[in-house]
Formats: sequence, C-alpha cells, structure tokens
Amino acid sequence: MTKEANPAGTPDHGADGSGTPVGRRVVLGMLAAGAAGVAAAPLLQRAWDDTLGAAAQQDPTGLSGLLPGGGGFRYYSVTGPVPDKDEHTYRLTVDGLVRHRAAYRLADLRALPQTRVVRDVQCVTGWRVPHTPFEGVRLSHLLDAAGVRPEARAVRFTCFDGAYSESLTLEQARRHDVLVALRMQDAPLAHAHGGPVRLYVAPMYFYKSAKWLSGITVTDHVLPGYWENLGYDVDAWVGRSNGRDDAPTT
Ligand SMILES: Nc1nc2c(c(=O)[nH]1)N[C@H]1C(S)=C(S)[C@@H](COP(=O)(O)O)O[C@H]1N2
Ligand SMILES: [Mo]
Repeated sequence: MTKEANPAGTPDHGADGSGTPVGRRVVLGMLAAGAAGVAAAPLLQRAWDDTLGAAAQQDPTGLSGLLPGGGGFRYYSVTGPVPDKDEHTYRLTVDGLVRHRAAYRLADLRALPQTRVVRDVQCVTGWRVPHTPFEGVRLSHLLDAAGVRPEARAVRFTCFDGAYSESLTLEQARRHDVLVALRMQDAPLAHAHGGPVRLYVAPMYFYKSAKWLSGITVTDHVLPGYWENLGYDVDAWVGRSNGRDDAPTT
C-alpha cells in the first residue's frame, strides 16, 4: 500500500480524501467533552474504511485475500508498507527499567515455553473472530527473565512499522493471557497479521495487540499508545471500555 492508503495517522485527513480539518475538530471535541470513549470507535472504523478502499484499488494482489471474507479479520496498518522480517533480521529487544536487557531472535523465542490461548478476537469497531488460537511466549516470562526493577509500573511496546505503539500496566502485562505471539490459528503468524511476532492481549480490544512487535520497554508510568492518543481507552477491557458494551468478556 502507498502512504495515501493510510490516513489513519493524520486525523485531519478527511475520510473523503479532502484533507479538511474536520477529523481534528472531531477528535479534539471528543477529548474536550470527555466523551472520547463512546465517540472514538467511528474514528478507527473510518481509518479502516479508508484502508480498504485504497487497498482494493491499489493493491489487487495479495492483500484483498486478507480483507473480510479472509477468515473474518480485517487488515490494519497505520503506515504504508511494512518490511518483512525473518529468522535473520527479526529482533525483539527488552530494555528500560530492567536488570538485564535482551535481544531475542525468532529461534530464541521459539525455544522458550509456549502458551496457547483461545479467545474471541474483538476489534473495537465491532468485528469479531470467535475462538481464535494464539500461541507464543508469555510476556510475563520475558519480564521475569529481564528482572523488572522495583520502580517499574508499566510496559511500552513498539513496532517495526515505525509508527504504532501500545502499553500496559505491569499488572496487566503479567497476566497469563498476554502473549508475545508467534502463531495464530495454528500457523506461523503471517506478515499481514503482524508476523513474525505480535503482542496478543486476549482480554482487551484487538488494538492493544500490537503487530510487528520489535520493542518491549519497561517504564515507570503508562505511555498512551497510538490509538489511545486519539481517544481510545488505555485500559481496553473488552466490554468494559469505550468500544462496545455488548461484547463478551471471555
Ligand atoms: N503495528 C500495528 N499494530 C496494530 C494495528 C496497526 O495499525 N499497526 N492495528 C490494531 C487494530 S485496531 C486491530 S483491530 C488489529 C488488527 O489486526 P489484524 O490486521 O491482524 O486483523 O491490530 C492492532 N495492532
Ligand atoms: Mo481494531
């Protein structure tokens, strides 16, 4: 996809491509009103609508197979093309408030104990993919290996798309259903789904599950992630945050 395919990162790029400042006004208005929660879902929906429209026109090869109909998932990226990373080029760094910084290769991650979690994937815009298996290393395992310092309170995630970020409190990060995922639906995680490695935060809306994960930084406070800076809840519990209240909690 080209950069135009993805206006998600620029709130004043109108959904119609007009570049009007409406988006920014809406976002600021929502934040000011404290109603960011309820009103924000359409923003992400619109970003996806733009992505779909542009992708269908500009990338007829490959990508369309990943759009709805392709197992119920919708492809999201807030940037243009994302590089491919493989056995040789992929690294996951762990740093920040830790005793032992680390850089894991894919083979290193595969050699660690693997955990399987099967839940419904739930995007904040409403689409859902029931009973989706993810497998990978518990984030808590990597945090324990790194030796989290006592003053640490949160974890920040960065991505090799160069743009997306997410975060969790340390308590959330240590849940057993939070994975550094290597596999989805019993296959290696495909590039379109954030492969070779993505975060998987099972109890939260899918925007918490950062794709193309490349960095884990332990911090002393929560730094809001990409969509959270645009009004979505930092604590994105499915059914208990600003997405949809009709969503299941398991
Ligand atoms: N790096 C990155 N991670 C991301 C996103 C993104 O745009 N970039 N979108 C989020 C959102 S809103 C959703 S719903 C899921 C979509 O995952 P999928 O493309 O595998 O369906 O990824 C989440 N993680
Ligand atoms: Mo989403």
